[in-house]
Amino acid sequence: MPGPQASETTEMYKLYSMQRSGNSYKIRLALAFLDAPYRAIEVDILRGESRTPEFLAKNPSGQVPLLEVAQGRYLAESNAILWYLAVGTSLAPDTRMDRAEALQWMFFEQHALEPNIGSAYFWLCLVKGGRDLQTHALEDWLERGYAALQVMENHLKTHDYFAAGQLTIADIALYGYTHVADQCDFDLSTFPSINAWLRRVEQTPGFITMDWSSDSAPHDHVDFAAEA
Ligand SMILES: N[C@@H](CCC(=O)N[C@@H](CS)C(=O)NCC(=O)O)C(=O)O
Repeated sequence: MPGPQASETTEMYKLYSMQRSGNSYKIRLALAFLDAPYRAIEVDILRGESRTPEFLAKNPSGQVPLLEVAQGRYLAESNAILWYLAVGTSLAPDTRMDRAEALQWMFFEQHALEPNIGSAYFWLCLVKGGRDLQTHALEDWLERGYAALQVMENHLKTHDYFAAGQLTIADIALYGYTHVADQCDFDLSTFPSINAWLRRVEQTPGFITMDWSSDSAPHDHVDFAAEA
């Protein structure tokens, strides 16, 4: 049974995203695991395409990802989108405590990981000359990013996944920027449990890389749909 389709209508989801945005990738990865069809619209934030009046009318924050879940109904914030997509599938835990623990890690991702590794990735990997512009900020991002990675490493020493003992949207949220950390000055070699978890996520049927686009070959997928 396939994952969720765009609700309320028979239309496909429309996803406004940027290929090299980790926050956007989280959504593409969840959609791939769920084998949910969607139409991707590339928004180049470096050219200000998320700050045009047309885009701001859809998302006043001027950011991707943005999911049009039904005609004229837009949802922003990657982790809110992940919840929307995952409800009713095994990517969203179904017990009260497991759900809360998934949320705990998704909040952690947004306040401890993404602002540091995400910023380092943006300025070092996407913006030409970004390293020179952000020399001082980079020190802070590295310090705080390493602290976040250590928290993750400690958890993963005794757990295969972040919540519910299985792959959930908490893992997808955290994978988004952790997997590019080594591209922006973070040395992941001293985090063996994180490395093992990264490989575990990558070996999950349906996994796609950040570079994957719908032009690529179709992929196998695991059935994450809700059990009846
Ligand atoms: N908290 C937001 C952050 C989204 C975000 O920072 N998006 C970046 C790309 S990764 C963006 O669109 N930046 C363009 C801008 O702020 O102008 C989320 O998780 O979706």
